[in-house]
Amino acid sequence: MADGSSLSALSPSQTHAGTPLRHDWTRQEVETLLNLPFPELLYRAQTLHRQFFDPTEIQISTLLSIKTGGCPEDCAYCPQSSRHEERIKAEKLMAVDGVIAEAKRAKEAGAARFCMGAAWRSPKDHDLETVCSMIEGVKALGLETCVTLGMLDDRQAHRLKDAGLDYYNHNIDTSPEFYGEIISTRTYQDRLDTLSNVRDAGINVCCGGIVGMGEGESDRAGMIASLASMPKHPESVPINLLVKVAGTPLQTAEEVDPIDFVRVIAVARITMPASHVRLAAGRENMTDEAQTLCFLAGANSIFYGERLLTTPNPAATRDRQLLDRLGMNTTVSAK
Ligand code: SAM
Ligand code: DTB
Ligand code: SF4
Repeated sequence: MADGSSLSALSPSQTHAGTPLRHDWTRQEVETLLNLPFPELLYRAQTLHRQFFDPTEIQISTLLSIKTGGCPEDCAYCPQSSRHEERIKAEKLMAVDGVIAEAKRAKEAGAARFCMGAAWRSPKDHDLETVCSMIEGVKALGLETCVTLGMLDDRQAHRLKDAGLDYYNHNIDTSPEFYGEIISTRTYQDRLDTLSNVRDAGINVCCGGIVGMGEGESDRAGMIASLASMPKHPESVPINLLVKVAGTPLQTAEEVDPIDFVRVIAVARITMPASHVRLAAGRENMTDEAQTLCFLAGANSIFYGERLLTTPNPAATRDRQLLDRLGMNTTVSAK
């Protein structure tokens, strides 16, 4: 890897001198940012990125689906829902040993964080205990831990915190107004309740959404305004480009103009300058040049390794080659 500069990241709870974090972003303000002339938008995003982070550094997380398919929820984008036509075969929760073995491989490949995903509406108590053992084992390898298990109540969030969990991923996915077009089995408020249980338990929040589900520009603005108006910004903000999976209701969703996707990344960076903004799902179908623009717009995290949960992600060698071409480094730990 090329050598980066020695600028270091501020922790997301800090503010940079003269640049306080705002928590009162309106949808209108966000929409105005989304429509800035592209050079102006990128200049603003880069200026803030450099105040809070080393722009040559990328944090890398590796995903593992620890419980695949058979999910009772009806999220229109998701191949793991049991309500769609061509659904993925439902599997049981993985055994702890198998998960630790995968985490070791991810660490050897250079990941800083290991994210475990389960296709549940919410975890059952005995399954949560197994996940806690996984968290303890993965942490013992020196990796940061993240899990995404669906809705959590307050007690479950505290149990995960006691097991040492670093991050919980739970996405708002889209704007409050468009949400009902995508999911009917749980509400936007359910999602916010889980997020506040996670936050109150003292776990770092990973929360973002998806672009490309047929939403309008005002929904993209509404999604970012919701994230950026949280009392504390999520420490990680994954911005996913919809992976159109055959058999899901969104398989024929309209393509997103890559420049518009970059705009969403830039506005996430501007409104949540101390957060890690992750260029999440969808990289497999993106050109190196589009990904590069995302990094220039302030994305400073990726999922790394050849699979997301059930769909392909670029091979690690392709990512290393791209980061090398750009003279960029990977951060060992985002904390
Ligand atoms: N069941 C849990 C939940 O929904 O919170 C955890 C797993 S779920 C797969 C995690 C997130 O992955 C979703 O909230 C969504 O944002 C993202 N996701 C799922 N399918 C996707 C797809 N086809 N394209 C892009 N992002 C997707
Ligand atoms: C997130 O925002 N994206 C990841 C992670 N959080 C769990 C999941 C992407 C899933 C893409 C579809 C799949 O591979 O099944
Ligand atoms: Fe289930 Fe999560 Fe997929 Fe929704 S996104 S169907 S909750 S696995």
